[in-house]
Amino acid sequence: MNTPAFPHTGDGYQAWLGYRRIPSSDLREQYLPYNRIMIEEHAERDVIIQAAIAELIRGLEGMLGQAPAVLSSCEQSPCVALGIFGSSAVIDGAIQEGTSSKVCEEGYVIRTDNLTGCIVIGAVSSVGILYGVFHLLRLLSTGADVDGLDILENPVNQLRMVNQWDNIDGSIERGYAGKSIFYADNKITSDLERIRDYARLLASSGINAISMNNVNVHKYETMLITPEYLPDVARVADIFRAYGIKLFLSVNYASPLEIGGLTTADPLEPTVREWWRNVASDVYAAIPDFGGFLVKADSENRPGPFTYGRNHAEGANMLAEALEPYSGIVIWRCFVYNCKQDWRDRKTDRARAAYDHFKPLDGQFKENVILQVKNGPIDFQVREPVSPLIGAMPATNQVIEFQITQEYTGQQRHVCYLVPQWKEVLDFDTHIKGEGSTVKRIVDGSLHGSRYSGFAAVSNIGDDANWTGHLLAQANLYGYGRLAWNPELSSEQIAEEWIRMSFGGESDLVDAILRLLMDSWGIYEAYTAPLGVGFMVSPNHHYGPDVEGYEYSMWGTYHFADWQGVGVDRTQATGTGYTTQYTGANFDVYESLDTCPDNLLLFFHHVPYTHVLHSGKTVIQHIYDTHFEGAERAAELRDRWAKLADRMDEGLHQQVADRLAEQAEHAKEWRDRINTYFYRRCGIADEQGREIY
Ligand code: GCV
Repeated sequence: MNTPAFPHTGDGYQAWLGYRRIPSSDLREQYLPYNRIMIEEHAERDVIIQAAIAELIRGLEGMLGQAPAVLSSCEQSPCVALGIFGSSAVIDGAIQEGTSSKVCEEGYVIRTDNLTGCIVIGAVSSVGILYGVFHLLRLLSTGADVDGLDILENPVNQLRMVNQWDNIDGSIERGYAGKSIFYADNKITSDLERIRDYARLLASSGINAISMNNVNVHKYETMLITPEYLPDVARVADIFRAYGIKLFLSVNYASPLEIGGLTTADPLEPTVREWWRNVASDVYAAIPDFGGFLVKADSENRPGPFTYGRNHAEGANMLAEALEPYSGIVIWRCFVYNCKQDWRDRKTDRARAAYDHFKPLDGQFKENVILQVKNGPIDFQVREPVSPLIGAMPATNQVIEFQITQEYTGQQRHVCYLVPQWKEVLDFDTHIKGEGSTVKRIVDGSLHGSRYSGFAAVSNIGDDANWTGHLLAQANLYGYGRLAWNPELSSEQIAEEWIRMSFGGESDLVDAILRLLMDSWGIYEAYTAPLGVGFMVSPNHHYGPDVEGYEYSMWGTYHFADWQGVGVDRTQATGTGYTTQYTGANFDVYESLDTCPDNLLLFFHHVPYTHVLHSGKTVIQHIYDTHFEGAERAAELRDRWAKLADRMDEGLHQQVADRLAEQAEHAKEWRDRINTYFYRRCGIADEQGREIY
């Protein structure tokens, strides 16, 4: 078996799979005897097992400096033995009776066999073995003790998906790390090695599904479902298949019109239904295990069933029917709103849209439809409440959608470790079935007994050498996968794994990077978006401050700032009534000024600048203070990182240092633009007399 070389040392390309050499130490002595792999010959033919063995060879060789032998029997122990339960005596002999029945399709057992001294990785399927191999490599590359291992892991969430927003011209919508690794010159790339390395990164963190084109499906991406493109799509699917990742495509709802020669895309029209059935047949002929379609419809100028007076259940079910014979699924996004709506009546509210459109349709979707709901009601802002649609449709499958790519959180020029934000969302108690109805129990399918459930997120990678532009943004990609696998993992634990694998395990270095990551979201929020206000960004590209700039602000600002006050009144009593979409205690908490948490105050209420927060500060003083402090703390991040020079590869250190320097400067611009805007609006001076123009 081939052991790949290790290119790109120092540029971040290897990310958390760099398998850095373990220097002479007790740990190395403990690991060295395991530099032998045992796999029964018949299993070696499976492509996923081949990928698992290749990874294990790569990892062991990288960390121990010697290529491991691959054996078909365990005569020489200890070793690392891989196998499927029931087909390998070594594996079956090492696990306790009854254990295998607790392991699900993608789960695995890792156990040190006291008799033979081997570490066995056993699973029900080859993908379980792959995940077990990545787990073992994680243990070794984070410096864990591997004596007496006894691990049983099953993923908590069924669907663990990334969405690429890549366009066939090679650009990436909201991409901040270069061009697409999937497309160039209106074709699917022939450089499949980079895609393979991406598949390795994804699988190592637990991802099992990918949609490979933008949800905004333009003219040429519409063709991906045609025989002209399908052979190339199938080649990409082959790569992901070897890593247990199912391939999906985003489709254009108007495809029957755009490429099918029909005069309508009406979902109830028989010719349209037949057209999609034929498409499904072509797609599955090329890719028999194809995952299904991802759809953005009737949103931001995309076509959809509304054009034909049909609702979204009718729209989605038509596609679901076409995919059903092949066990394919439709993932239908709930990001449906009218971006040009006039909200000057102060009753119309974009935040209401997803719930208002979809809640009445509960129970009307076919079983192979999943609704994909953004984590917040609006659009991936620095801080938003949890979308009230999550869990509100007990008879409908749902997945949550996060945004790993940092559209509104610094565009991978600023550091913003997002796992703590996602954890807050997942831990939120919706009260939908009484206390304990947390988002994580909805998206893992247990609260409503959903047939399909899980996580989706917009990826943050491109063809930059380090994948994510900002090296520290790799932690978000890694963290997303780990959290989708197990939402109980803490933000710190995930960050620490990533740091140890990426930078090595010296504890003061690990601590310093960990603190930096853990501080980053709070700092970003401080100098950008106070008290739940969103969208104070430049139009279209959304980078940098522009308090009234957001492109859909044609009817006024998104936060109603005037000379007296700021914030959106979303209460039932006097506002848009959005609060009524929450259940029980959550409605009460958000409806009342007395109980609404400070960090969401301006999302739910319009208040005078002199309103006193729970913190004891006025709103305006809070805005001034957080912006001054945020900018100072951004500069501290830069200085804290500078102290880590000489503690890591120079190239890695420098690229982060450059980004943090830019962030520190840009944070000052944010501070000044926001403070000046609000000062000029209200005329209230800073209590501390700091300079605001
Ligand atoms: C893919 C936001 C982004 C758009 C994105 C959209 C979506 O509005 O700015 O670029 O489009 O979300 O999630 O569909």
